[in-house]
Amino acid sequence: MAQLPSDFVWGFATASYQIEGSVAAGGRGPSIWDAFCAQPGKIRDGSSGEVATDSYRLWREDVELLKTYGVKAYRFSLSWSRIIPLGGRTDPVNSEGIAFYRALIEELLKNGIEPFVTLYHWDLPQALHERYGGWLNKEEIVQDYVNYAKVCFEAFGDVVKNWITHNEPWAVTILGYEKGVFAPGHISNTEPWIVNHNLILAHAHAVKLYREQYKEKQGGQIGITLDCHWQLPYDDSPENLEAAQRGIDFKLGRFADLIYKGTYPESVKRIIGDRLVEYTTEELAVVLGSSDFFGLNTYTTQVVQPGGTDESNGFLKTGFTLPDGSQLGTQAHVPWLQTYGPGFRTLLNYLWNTYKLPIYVTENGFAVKNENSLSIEEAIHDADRIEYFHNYANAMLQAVTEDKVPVKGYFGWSFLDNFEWADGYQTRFGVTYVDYATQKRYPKDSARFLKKWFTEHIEAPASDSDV
Ligand code: PNW
Repeated sequence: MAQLPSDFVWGFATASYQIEGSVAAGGRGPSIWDAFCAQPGKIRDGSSGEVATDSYRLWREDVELLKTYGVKAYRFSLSWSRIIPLGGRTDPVNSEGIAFYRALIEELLKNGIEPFVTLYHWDLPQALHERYGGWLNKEEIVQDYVNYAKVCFEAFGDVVKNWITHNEPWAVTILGYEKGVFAPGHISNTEPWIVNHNLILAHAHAVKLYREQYKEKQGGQIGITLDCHWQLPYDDSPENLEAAQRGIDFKLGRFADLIYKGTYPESVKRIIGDRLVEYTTEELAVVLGSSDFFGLNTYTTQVVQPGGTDESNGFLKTGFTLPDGSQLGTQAHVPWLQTYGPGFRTLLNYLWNTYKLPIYVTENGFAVKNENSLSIEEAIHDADRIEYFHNYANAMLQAVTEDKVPVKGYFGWSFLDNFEWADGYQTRFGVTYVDYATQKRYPKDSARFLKKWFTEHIEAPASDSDV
C-alpha cells in the first residue's frame, strides 16, 4: 500500500478568537473581532467569540482529547491582544498571556504533540485599529507586527519550531476591506490593495527578523499560509482556460507571486492598474523568498468562466455545475464548499511546479449541511465529512506518492466546532461536536476516521535493525 513518509506530520487546526472565549480575562485587550461582533447585523446569529468553546479555561481537557485522536501536531494561533493588550511596540507585554500559551505549548510537547503556531489569525488589537488605522498604516503596523513577532520568538521560540506569520491574507483583504463581511467591515476598492501590501511587508520583516536573530539558535522554520480554491475551467475553451488562471492570480498570485517571484501577476496588473501599491526595491528584497515552506489552506474547487461582475476574483463566474448539468460533489453547509478531491491533487501539483517549495496543508475540512439542527447523537455520525476527508486524504496521498509533490504535513479544520466568524455558531466545521450549552465535547466519527487513515498511511519509522 502507498504510504506517506514516516516524518509526515498531521493534526488539527484552530484559531484563538474562534475557540478561546474569556475575552476580558487574563488581561486580554479587545481585538477588531470583539468590536465587529458588537455591531448589530454583522454576525448571522448575533453571537461573538465571548465564550466560544471556552478553550482558554478548558485547554488541558482539549490537549487530552487531541492526544486520544493520535495527532502528531496541533496548529493554533496566538491572540495578539492577549500578549500585548494594546498591541503596539511601546505598549506593555501581558505576562499572563505569555504564561497561558507557554503552559499550553509545554502540555502539548509533554504529550508528544508538535505545536504549529500562527501569529496572526485575524484578531488585530482594536487599539491599533483606533490609534492609526491598523493594517492601512504601513509605517506603524509593520513595526508593531514585527515587535509582536519578536515578543513571541523570545517567549516561545525555544520550544516552538514551526511558525506561521499570517493566516489567509485573502480573507483579511477581501472579506475585511473589500466586501466588509469580516472585521473591520470596510467596503472599498483601494484599501484591499494597501492592506495586501502591508500584510506582505509585515510578514516579510518578521521572517527577516526570525532568520537573522532566531533561526540558527532556535532551529525552526517560518512561513505564511495562503488559501486557494482550485479553479476548474468550465470546459477546454481558451477563454475558460484563461479565466481559470486569472482566478488563481486573483486568489493566490496576488500574494504568492510577490513572495515567491517578486511580482504581481500580469492579470492583476492589467485589471487593478494604478490602485496596486508598488514595492520599492528595498521592500522587494525583503519580500522575495520570505517563506521557508508553502502553507496552504484549501477547501474546495470552483468551476469558472469569464464574464462575472466581481473585481475581487478577476471578473469570473464561479459555481459547481459542470457542462452536463451535474454537481462537482457533495454540498456543504456553507454555499462556497463542495467536495472534490481531484481538484486538491491538481492544486498541490500546481503549487509545487509553480513555487517549488515543500507544502504544509494548514487547513482542510468540511461543514456538514444542517448539522446544527441535528441531535448530538445524529451529528456525531458525520458521513459527509468522512466522505470529504476520505477523498482529500487520498488525493494528497496520490500527489505525494505518484506525482512526487513534497507535502510535509496536513491539518484538518477543525479540531472543534467553533465560532465560524460571520456565520456564528450555526456552521460546524469540527471533528469534535461541541454542545455550547454545556461545553461538553463529543468526538465525531470523522475524528476516528482520520486517526485510522493516518495510522495506516504513514510509514513506520525505520527501526534500529533496518539502519
Ligand atoms: C478559513 N471563503 O476561512 C479560516 O482560516 C478559518 O478560520 C475558518 O474557520 C475556515 O476557513 C472555515 O471557513 C475561510 O469564503 C473563510 O471561501 C472564507 C472562505 C474560505 C475560508
